[in-house]
Amino acid sequence: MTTRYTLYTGKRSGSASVEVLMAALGLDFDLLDATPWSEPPGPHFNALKQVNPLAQLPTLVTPGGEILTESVAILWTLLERHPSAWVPALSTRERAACLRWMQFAATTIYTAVGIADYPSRWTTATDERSHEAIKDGAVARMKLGWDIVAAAHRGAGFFLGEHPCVCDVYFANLSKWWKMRDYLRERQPAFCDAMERVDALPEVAPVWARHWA
Ligand SMILES: N[C@@H](CCC(=O)N[C@@H](CS)C(=O)NCC(=O)O)C(=O)O
Repeated sequence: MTTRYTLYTGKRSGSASVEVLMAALGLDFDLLDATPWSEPPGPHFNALKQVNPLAQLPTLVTPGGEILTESVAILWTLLERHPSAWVPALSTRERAACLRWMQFAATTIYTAVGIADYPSRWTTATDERSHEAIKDGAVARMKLGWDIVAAAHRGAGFFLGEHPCVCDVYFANLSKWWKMRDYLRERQPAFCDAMERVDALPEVAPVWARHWA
């Protein structure tokens, strides 16, 4: 049995935060480019389709051969299996807040990103105007989502206090899309400052450079 994780990834995707965490936890892993949206798709896209019915990133294969999908479930499972200070201690209010807001970001914001990226999936209308209207609605929903997350932040150095944890990395990854950093800079400057602190962390900066340089 291999001791390595295998992550299906693609530049500028939600796999970036998984890469950060796996490296920060000192795990051995291989990265397979399975970018769904490039033309042609990444070389491992067909393999991704075999293991994830939606063929989405991130998708992780554990050393034991389990397939993990859903960004929050992947990050949380890694943290359970490899204890670290990247998640607050068991049974604390901070841990509950960490999971609550990551889950909120996944369902409200990440979902809206998927709708804005692929509006034709969410309607039977085929005209451009209908698709644009869906995209605009999804972007508005993203903004609402970020306003709600930022309101829960309370202005500390990082989301839950002065120590960065997994939710910071997750939010920093998701807020890169759809120009949400510009929105946050204007509307939620303290939260945006926290995101920039995350970008600059030694565990994060090299991964972001690979994805967004
Ligand atoms: N619910 C999933 C959403 C994953 C997702 O939408 N991933 C994007 C990349 S960031 C993707 O693979 N998009 C391609 C597609 O949906 O076809 C999660 O939280 O991991």
